[in-house]
Amino acid sequence: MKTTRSTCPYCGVGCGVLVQQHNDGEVTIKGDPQHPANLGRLCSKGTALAETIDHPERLLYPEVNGERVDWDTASTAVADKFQQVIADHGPEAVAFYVSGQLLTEDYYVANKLMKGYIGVANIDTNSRLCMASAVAAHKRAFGEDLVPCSYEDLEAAELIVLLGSNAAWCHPVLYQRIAAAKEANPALKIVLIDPRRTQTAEIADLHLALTPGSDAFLFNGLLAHLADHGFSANDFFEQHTQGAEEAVQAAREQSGSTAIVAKQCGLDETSVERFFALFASTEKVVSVFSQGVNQSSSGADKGNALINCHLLTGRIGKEGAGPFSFTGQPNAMGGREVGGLANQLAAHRDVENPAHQKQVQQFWQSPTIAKQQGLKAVDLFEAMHDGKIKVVWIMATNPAVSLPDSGFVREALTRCECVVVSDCVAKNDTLDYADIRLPALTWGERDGTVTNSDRTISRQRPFLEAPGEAKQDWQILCDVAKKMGYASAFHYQNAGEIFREHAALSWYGNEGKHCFDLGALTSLSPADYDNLSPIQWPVKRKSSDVSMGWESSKRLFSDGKFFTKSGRANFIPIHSRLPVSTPSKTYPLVLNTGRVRDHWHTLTRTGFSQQLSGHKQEAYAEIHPTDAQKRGIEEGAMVSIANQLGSICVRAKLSTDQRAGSVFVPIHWGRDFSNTSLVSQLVDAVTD
Ligand SMILES: Nc1nc2c(c(=O)[nH]1)N[C@H]1C(S)=C(S)[C@@H](COP(=O)(O)OP(=O)(O)OC[C@H]3O[C@@H](n4cnc5c(=O)[nH]c(N)nc54)[C@H](O)[C@@H]3O)O[C@H]1N2
Ligand SMILES: Nc1nc2c(c(=O)[nH]1)N[C@H]1C(S)=C(S)[C@@H](COP(=O)(O)OP(=O)(O)OC[C@H]3O[C@@H](n4cnc5c(=O)[nH]c(N)nc54)[C@H](O)[C@@H]3O)O[C@H]1N2
Ligand code: SF4
Ligand SMILES: [Mo]
Repeated sequence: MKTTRSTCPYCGVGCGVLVQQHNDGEVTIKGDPQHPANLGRLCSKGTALAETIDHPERLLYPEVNGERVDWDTASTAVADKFQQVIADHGPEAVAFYVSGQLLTEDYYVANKLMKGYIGVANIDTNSRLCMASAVAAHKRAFGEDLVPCSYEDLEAAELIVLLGSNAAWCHPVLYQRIAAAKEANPALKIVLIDPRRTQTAEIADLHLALTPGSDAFLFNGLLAHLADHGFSANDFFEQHTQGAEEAVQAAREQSGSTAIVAKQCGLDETSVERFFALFASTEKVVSVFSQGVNQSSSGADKGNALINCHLLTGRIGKEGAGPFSFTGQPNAMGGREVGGLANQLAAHRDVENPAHQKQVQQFWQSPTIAKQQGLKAVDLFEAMHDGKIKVVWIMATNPAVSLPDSGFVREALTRCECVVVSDCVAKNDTLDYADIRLPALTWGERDGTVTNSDRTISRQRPFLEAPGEAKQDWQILCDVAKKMGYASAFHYQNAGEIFREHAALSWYGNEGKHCFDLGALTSLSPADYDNLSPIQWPVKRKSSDVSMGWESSKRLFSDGKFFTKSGRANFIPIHSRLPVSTPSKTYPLVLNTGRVRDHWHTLTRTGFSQQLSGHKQEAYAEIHPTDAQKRGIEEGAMVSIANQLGSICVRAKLSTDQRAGSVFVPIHWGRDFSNTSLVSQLVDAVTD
């Protein structure tokens, strides 16, 4: 039997797995007891991994215009098209749309090619739909995109606030860790803030089913309450923060009493008082936030409204305390490290900062460097629809299902002169629009690293043969880069070499200015890289001599030092706003979308597992019985759900867990799996 240590390819918890290959070819997968994220645990999706490794519909060979070709022809076709468009229309007419499911090494290469060699920042990622507002909130408050907590803080906390998070289904191993901590310490209180009653509510002492979109009112109210009732940590915020007064003033003006807050949030006053009292009286508070606040036209403000409360009480940088953004995808965090968003450069440097541009260009020795923000996901597809983007290369994401207003997105893909898609599967909704299809390796075959929600870098290691002619994404990118004339900068032999370069860039000219620092990992030998144990960044060199060892940080800001110009954290005054679209006479219900326990995104992996598909077999709409009754809808009926953008038809599921006035539809079923259930057709492409 052969055992390989790797990391689960699904969510941002980043659980370690032990893959056992038995002599008869059978593969079993268990949780890695030594991995700090899961300590041996796995959820249903991780447990069923072995069932999904023999994918029946793999993309095995490159194809150009529907014809199988060899790699040389395919990469030449991509390079030629990019070069022709750049020559005819300038580099602004090309784009990459990438994914938090790429490994850090793949992501690094994609970003380097676009920003250093093509010379524009037209690379954005599906993490835009997911983490971008948390990134913005972190940068505004801390000066850098930094998640201060560790998973251990969940166990050390005395109060955990879960804001817009269905951790029971979406971060199940963290939910298990929280549930176990509560069992061991009944004093640990849990507050869930979500318009729906989800399975996560089962461990909650208090569930606030607030009006959708009203979270910033609640946290502004909390900030005012804390300030006005003597719960400010004066020493901390006087020494280590700035802007408290303006933020508290803004909060007081808008949400100055529990009665006002209760009204703004559609809650009863007693619940609001209970929440405020719990928060005020507990020192060790961790506030988890996820898509219920990130995916919003004021998502960054919601993040900052929550962070403000931690800054005022000094509950940050301490054991069991801090704001904690749970990342969605396995490598959402790694993508942010390499600068995979159109408004980042690389290694936490800023794209519009001339000193950072110079530094990164010098390090890369590249002919050019992006100097302005590129097109962000929604704008990118809009520009494509307008004919401004002529060629796009999509990697490891399925935007025809996952972007909002998918009808428009599909039109944009149809209009685009050339759509290149790298994917491991032969069929998904986006591949239907591809002119060039490039077969990628996937989990079990690819080699590299991912970073999870608490900044832990873990290895994904291959244990399977590459099927057909599939290659790893960085290799595909390097082949194209070489044909575009950049051979010397893209001649990597293996993933470890790319990782060392990524680490070296984070250290280059850093001098403590950026928290993101992998300086001690710049000299990993190939064997060290192969054997790398999970390690949390920053991983700083103890001295300029790397052989002197390293120090890693479990918790950030313990020294009260932030990464803003002044070294102080910023309070952000929040003027809370409700969502741009609110219920109307014609469209009286609020649509809420999210995930189910056993499926992953657009079903390209979990949809092939019989076991996982058993939990929820088809798309559905969860409707409150009162709303159903008004419309004569019975349990199990097929219902049409429509708005100005389109309509879908799914099965009705009546439940009092749903807030009256809201309808919940899962995101997983695209056209490839169900012709009438594509919910992102109905989602307005409103951005923050
Ligand atoms: N099983 C499974 N797990 C996954 C994934 C998957 O596809 N399947 N995907 C992963 C990814 S990429 C991500 S980003 C994460 C997402 O993890 P979560 O954010 O936990 O996932 P969602 O199901 O989108 O749940 C968001 C919750 O926010 C609530 N919500 C909606 N509107 C509001 C609001 O206005 N205020 C508040 N407070 N709450 C609101 C919704 O009712 C919902 O319960 O999950 C990751 N884990
Ligand atoms: N309405 C609504 N829409 C949403 C959301 C929501 O809550 N509501 N959530 C948003 C969020 S947070 C996210 S993260 C997105 C997710 O949405 P997507 O990223 O579009 O969904 P996936 O199904 O994960 O797509 C990943 C693709 O990568 C392929 N793949 C897997 N491994 C590899 C590999 O190694 N290399 C390559 N090249 N390809 C590979 C898979 O086969 C699959 O086709 O959806 C977003 N869309
Ligand atoms: S919690 Fe996330 S990373 Fe862990 S096994 Fe489940 S899906 Fe995989
Ligand atoms: Mo996500």
